Amino acid sequence: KPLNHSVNSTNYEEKKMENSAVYNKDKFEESFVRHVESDLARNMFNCDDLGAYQAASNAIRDSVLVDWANTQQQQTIHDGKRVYYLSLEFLMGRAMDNALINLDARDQVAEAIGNLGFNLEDVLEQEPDAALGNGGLGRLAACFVDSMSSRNYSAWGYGLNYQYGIFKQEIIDGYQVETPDYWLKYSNPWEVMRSEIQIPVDFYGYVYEHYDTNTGKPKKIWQGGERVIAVPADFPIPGFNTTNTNNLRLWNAKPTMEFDFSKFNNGDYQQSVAAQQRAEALTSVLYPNDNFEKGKELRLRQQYFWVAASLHDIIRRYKKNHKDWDNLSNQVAIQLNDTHPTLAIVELQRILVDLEGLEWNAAWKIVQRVFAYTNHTVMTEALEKWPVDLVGRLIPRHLEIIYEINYFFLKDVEAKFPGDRDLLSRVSIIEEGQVKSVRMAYLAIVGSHKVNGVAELHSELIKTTIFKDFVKIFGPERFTNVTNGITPRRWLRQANPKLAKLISEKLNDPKYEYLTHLGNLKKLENFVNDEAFLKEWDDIKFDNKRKLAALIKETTGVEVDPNVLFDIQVKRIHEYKRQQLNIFAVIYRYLHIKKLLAEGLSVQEIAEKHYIPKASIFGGKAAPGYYMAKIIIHLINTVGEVVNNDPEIGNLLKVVFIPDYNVSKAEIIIPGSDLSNHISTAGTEASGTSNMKFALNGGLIIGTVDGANVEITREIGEENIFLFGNLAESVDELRHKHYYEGVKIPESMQEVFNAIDTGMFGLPEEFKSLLDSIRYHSDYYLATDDFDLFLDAHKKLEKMFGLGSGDPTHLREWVPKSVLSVANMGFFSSDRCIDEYAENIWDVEPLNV
Ligand code: B1H
Ligand code: IMP
Repeated sequence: KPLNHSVNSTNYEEKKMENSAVYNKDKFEESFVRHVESDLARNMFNCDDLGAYQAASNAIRDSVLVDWANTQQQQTIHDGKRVYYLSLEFLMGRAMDNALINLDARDQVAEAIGNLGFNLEDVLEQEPDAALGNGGLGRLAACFVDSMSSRNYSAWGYGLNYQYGIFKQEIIDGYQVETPDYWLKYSNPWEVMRSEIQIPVDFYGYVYEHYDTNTGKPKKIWQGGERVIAVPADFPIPGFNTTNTNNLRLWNAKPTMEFDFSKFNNGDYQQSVAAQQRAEALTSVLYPNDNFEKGKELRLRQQYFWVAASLHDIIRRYKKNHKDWDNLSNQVAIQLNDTHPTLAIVELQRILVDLEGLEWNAAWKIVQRVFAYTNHTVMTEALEKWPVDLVGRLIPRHLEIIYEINYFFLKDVEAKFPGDRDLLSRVSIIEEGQVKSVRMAYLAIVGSHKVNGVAELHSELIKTTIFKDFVKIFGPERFTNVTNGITPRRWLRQANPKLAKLISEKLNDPKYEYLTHLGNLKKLENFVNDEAFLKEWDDIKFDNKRKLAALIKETTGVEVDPNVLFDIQVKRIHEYKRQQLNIFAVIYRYLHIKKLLAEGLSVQEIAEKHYIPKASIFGGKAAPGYYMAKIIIHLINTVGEVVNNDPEIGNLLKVVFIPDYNVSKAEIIIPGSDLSNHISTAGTEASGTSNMKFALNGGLIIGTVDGANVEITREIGEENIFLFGNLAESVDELRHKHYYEGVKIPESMQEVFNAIDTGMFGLPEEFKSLLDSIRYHSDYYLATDDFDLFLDAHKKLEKMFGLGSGDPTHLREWVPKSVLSVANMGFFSSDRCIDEYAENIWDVEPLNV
């Protein structure tokens, strides 16, 4: 029987009172103690912060689960269209603080926990990050599930429940060392294991034809050779200012209970146990590559396992109330987060044709209406290709279906563009070559009704470069843009509570409604001339910088003065993101400061006339097999070693590398930035999302005309961002020139190279291949072309920064830019982004029961 329950915000207050455990201190304390004593089997006298985290999480989770169950029930009764977001990565970070904020229960719970003798901040620190992703792509999925709940959509996320998330990074002697992230060391209070749900997934085996006596037609049967069971772990996703609580379902692989008796009877007990363990290995580890595809069999096994289990679940849910397959796309929208879940297209076609008996064409129309595909990169090394041999061995029936999809697709192309054999071979889903392979992006385009890029420039680029032929074939309507966004709940309210509070006061918005109506930030413009306000704004930034300085001290041992310019670049280490450009500029600065010191200038004089004091702060992981990225990390650390131990230099320059950058550290680092770097070679960064996070926290950006920097500039105004560098349209020509005429190293960069080559930062051989990639191997990422432009941009912006907090120039020139950036960042809420997907791609509306 339906509960009389509402998920819209008008009845929210009422609902809150009903659901009182997190809103009533006494009840919360009671529940906390009960969880300590029953779940943890401990008592209050020996309960430490970890125990407190577990008990508190369980108490909060109890409330979330009530909303979760009601939401699921309401959605089931309403029986409207649901969205399924398939992502191999969900980089969630911590859940407890986020839940408290979204439930609007943080203050009450902080007090209750205080009464019990704990400090909320310390308790929150106990939670390990759920780091089931590499970087932007995985964090985007996490922001999306937050927005889908907060905007009242009926939406599920589907992914894998890796036992090991992205590795932990240590820096030892300046080198990156990877250690496993066993994040489930303690039981995870936020996951609800659903052991009763067991979905078999088959691999290998063979396909045979069978004459169906009912239809008189041949039928394909796939006889699998190895079976693994998919068991879901569910993570409730509470929305902000609503009780709508969606589900994130992450699969675990378990062995079948059918023991291999032939092996057992042959006395090979060990062998048969090993075969069972093989199943669990499937979901044990996240592949640690960002923007790079390595083509390992286990990865393909992960993809099919996840896709098969998810589709089985989706179809089961559909079949509970529906029989008519034509109606499937009115009930189900599936979004493919990059090509990683592309096999879902093939799997649905298989289900419809082989298992449900639909005609090929009828089935294929349904499939295309259900799926949509998001592309996140134009870089060829990141585009997935799977060897035909491997696909055929692992999932033989799927390979046949892929061939058939390709056959019908190419037939259509031939009919539309007769005689264009080049076109046929260019767009074929099967790439003929040394290793014959399946081009997953092409399969995703052909099987979807919409394909989107993640920022305007990127969406244009995919239409004119990698997917050009497909625009010709399917028309431009199949291609669209949805510029990425971020959730302001985590990336403003949670990460920067003081700024969020100041904004709520200024907007006269005590309930923080601007967090779901981020356009309201615009009203901050009214205060841009209010000196007292600017001062208050700047004080908060200073306070956040102090926190960041403490993190730096704790993790690197280096003391940085919070008065200096905090110049930050934190993201995955990648040549295209150009941390090398940044560290070269730091070296250049150091050499010139040293020259000035040698000429007899004092630190004070240099600070006032030449180089303002600054700290260059880096962080980010390199893929374990990415040699060049590891050299860049090493160079940053050796430069830091030299600069930070230089007794002459005072606070003019510090260089630090914060180890193990992750979501929780980002929540401290981002609010503490004055300036952040988004300096990819133009045309390479699809969007970037940390640029949005920094700007939303009042940091200014130095960046290239790339990814979402373009739209950020449009929104906040070009006077409030520092753009530099060659444009995407010049990149091909410059590369061509490097290749045929050689690379011209600017004098400034040559000085830097000389310093490295003469051993100023340790053994020159260690950095040789990095420098050689620029001077002898065509400088693919155009460091030489943009270096002087980068230095110039710095000169300009540093004048405006002045000498930091308290300096009149700073308050007059820098802080207003900071306010204006924040005021105009409303567009970049992931709520806006999800609304665009809902309207233009999924055709769903929020459910306000
Ligand atoms: C992005 C990836 C990615 N693009 C392959 N592509 C991966 C590709 O494990 N893999 O095989 C992992 C990740 N990640 C990023 O997506 C873009 O580089 C960013 O520019 C963008 O902001 C982000 C979200 O759209
Ligand atoms: P459903 O997922 O739409 O079927 O509805 C949600 C309810 O069904 C929840 O109570 C789930 O726990 C339960 N449920 C979800 N998946 C399965 C399943 O595979 N088999 C049986 N019940 C399920």
